[in-house]
Amino acid sequence: MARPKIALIGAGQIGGTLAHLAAVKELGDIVLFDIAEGTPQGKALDIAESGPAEGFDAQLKGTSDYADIAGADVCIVTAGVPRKPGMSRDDLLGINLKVMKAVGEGIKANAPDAFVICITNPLDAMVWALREYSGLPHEKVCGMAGVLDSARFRHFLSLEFNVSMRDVTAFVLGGHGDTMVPLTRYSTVGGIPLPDLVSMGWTTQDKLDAIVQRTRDGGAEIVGLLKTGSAFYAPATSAIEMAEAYLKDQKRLLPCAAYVKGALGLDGFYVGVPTVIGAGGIERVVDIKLNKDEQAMFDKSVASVKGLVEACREIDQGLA
Ligand code: A3D
Repeated sequence: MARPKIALIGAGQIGGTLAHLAAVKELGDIVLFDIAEGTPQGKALDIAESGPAEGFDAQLKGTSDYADIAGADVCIVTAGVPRKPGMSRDDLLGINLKVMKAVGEGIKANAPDAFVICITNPLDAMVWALREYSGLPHEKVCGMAGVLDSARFRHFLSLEFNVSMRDVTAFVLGGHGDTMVPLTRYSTVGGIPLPDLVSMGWTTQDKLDAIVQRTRDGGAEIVGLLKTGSAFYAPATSAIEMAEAYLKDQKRLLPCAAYVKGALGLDGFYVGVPTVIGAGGIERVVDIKLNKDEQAMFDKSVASVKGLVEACREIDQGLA
């Protein structure tokens, strides 16, 4: 059987890391696409040359020609501009919307059967735009944010409790931004929900609140430290987890920016929700039950994403 083809649109910090991870994990042959002359070619060759020492079988190609992504099984989109210190994800809206138009049209013409994972910010609005411009089925276009936000939450919790990150599960829902909703009630250590751990004296409510806030600010914390650019190792690893779930039909239950129609009181909208990813793409959206406070936080987050999508629609009319 031929190897799957993985197209990475954007060969910057995250794109290069995605290519390296996909090669080392032997997920398939990789095409790195970027408009920056020489960058995708240079990164593809550099990673290919690590193959003999690492011992992987994967072909890598760098390109600036959309024809090279033809027939891709997975497209992961990082094309665009990342945040700089002091810049919000929303500041990126206008610049990256134009990029999504070009990328969506490139995917539509060359890889219409792909499972598409968007990482470009502002995430939820860019996923919506990529779906609009590509015209692909909603279940084949999603966004990576919840896996990363949950991973950050899990990391901070494992430090607080001094337990393995593997035994910490966490759920972060809503839009990828300041209004994201880390759900403590559905987050556990070895199956024990976080509120129970507070009652058991493992931590205090104040410390848990601080961890929730640090999770919300997780992206900005890295931007502040790096000063040039934003996080890329953990975002790339998170998207690879989603791509692998699709390629291997793993039926993983992962929080993703997915199209929600019916569940959680939403009527056809992209936002971070629990999903099942398998060979069908986003095979299911889990209609999680929220209490009054959680619902209020989720509604606030949805309202903030709706505002961004509306702004996209207005800018899009100007682009037409
Ligand atoms: P960066 O290293 O700048 O890479 C972006 C690449 O996109 C550059 O190589 C550009 O040349 C390329 N590019 C620009 N326009 C186009 C185009 N029209 N077609 C093809 N390629 C193009 O950024 P990065 O890799 O650090 O981040 C990429 C995106 O991911 C940014 O929008 C970030 O804000 C976003 N991001 C999202 C998360 C989430 O959790 C959702 C986390 C971290 C970063």
